[in-house]
Amino acid sequence: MTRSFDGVLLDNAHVDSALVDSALVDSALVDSALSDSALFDAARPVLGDDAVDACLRRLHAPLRIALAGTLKAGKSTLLNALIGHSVAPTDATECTRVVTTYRRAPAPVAEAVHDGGRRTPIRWPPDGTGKALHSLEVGLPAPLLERYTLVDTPGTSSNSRAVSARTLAYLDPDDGVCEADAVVYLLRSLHDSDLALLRRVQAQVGRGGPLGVVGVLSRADEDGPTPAELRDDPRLDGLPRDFLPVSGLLALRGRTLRQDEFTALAALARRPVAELDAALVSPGRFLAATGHDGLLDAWGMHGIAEAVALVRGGATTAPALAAALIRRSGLEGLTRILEARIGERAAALRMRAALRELRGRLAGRATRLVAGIDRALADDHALVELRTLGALPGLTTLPVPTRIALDRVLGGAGTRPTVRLGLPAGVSGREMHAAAVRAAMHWRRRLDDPLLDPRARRALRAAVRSCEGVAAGAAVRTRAS
Ligand SMILES: Nc1nc2c(ncn2[C@@H]2O[C@H](COP(=O)(O)OP(=O)(O)O)[C@@H](O)[C@H]2O)c(=O)[nH]1
Ligand SMILES: [Mg+2]
Repeated sequence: MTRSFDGVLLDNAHVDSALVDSALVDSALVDSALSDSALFDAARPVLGDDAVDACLRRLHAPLRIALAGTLKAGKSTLLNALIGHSVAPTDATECTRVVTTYRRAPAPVAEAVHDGGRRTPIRWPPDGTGKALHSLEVGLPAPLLERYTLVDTPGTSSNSRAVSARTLAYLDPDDGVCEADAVVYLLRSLHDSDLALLRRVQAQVGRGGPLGVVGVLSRADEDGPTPAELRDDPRLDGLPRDFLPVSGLLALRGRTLRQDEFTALAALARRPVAELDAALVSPGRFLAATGHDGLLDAWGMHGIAEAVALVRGGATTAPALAAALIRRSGLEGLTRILEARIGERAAALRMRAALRELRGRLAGRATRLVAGIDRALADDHALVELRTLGALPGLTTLPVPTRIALDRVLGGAGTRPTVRLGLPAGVSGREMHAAAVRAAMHWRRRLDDPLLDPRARRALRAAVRSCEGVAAGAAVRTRAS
């Protein structure tokens, strides 16, 4: 089917979009599922090689994860913890008030992007940002940035309309969809401002923007709601309700722990328990009793108390304390979820990003080709799974246990067949096949319910297809062995 593209279109460098359109009117062409590479090839005569090659570069670019939440939710601290350096300014300085993108670079660089797109190199962190600043871009040689580009949003704030507007312009733009592949939403406690922002982010997921929201119950070392309370909170109906407790502060302190900090904390841990408890009642008392103002600034009262408890509990060397802090922080759970949701589907997500960019460039010029792109995006089962996972919170007509089971089988906890089917590692191909066939039958039977609403039906169909995929893979392996 792609023959016509090759023969008719690709040889003609000056073909205009009308010709591309008319060639694609051939319904057989449009109806056939074009391979992804054929779509890019077909766009070359319309857009030119440079534009198409720019889209194809997306296939090698890291995926984009945006951090969202209200001001002071702990986004920049968590970003620093993920990167392993204190690079993003925390607290309300001017530069936490614009969207900042952190991407990989061989050496540290920083640029200001001005309204209108002009870029100027800047010192990092900048002391002032100027009025017409659109965003900031930072390049760093951090390993995590090889896999993910991180976007720090300032958050919404009742105190600053401009800050909220810049955040929303990125997360929920008026004139399009958010470019992030996934959003990590940080929540300290459930306020109306969180509900409003979460609704807008979740609406973006439904509109073909980010493929899902990963919930984080942030600053988890402080007092706040528990994950179970959030899961049962009726205000979160239709919104993501799984929030993983993470203390970005403990994670960051663990990842950047210095020997002198450890020495100071270990000395505190040797003090009598009652004496230190009395000092940790307030910052003033702590300073009066210890004089450790640097420690207090970086760690906060909670952080110091946690670290001292870990030293007393046996973390008696700097590496042991660093590891214990990271374990306690919940950071590893978050990176596992990101890996399961995004990392394991990186190829499909990159293809989506490339096709979406191609689609954007073609908009209004080659409608048939755009239709082909839409079809390719709609048909890729890895993307169907991610879209369905992202939409699960909104499928309130399905009972919660069904949604939990769907999450698993669609690969929400990881794409390995054993994880999807809840089987022990190392089962035989034959057992795997039998379990997958049973699971496919289970979900197909659920489709018999005549009262299912269309979105729930689509989710169940996706589950059937996922199980069939596992069964087919297991059959191939069984035959091969
Ligand atoms: N106790 C505690 N404080 C935190 C944590 N994360 C951030 N903070 C503090 O909360 C304040 C706001 O953090 P920041 O990361 O700038 O929030 P952002 O506005 O969402 O980027 C800062 O004073 C941080 O030190 C955490 O996990 N635990
Ligand atoms: Mg911030």
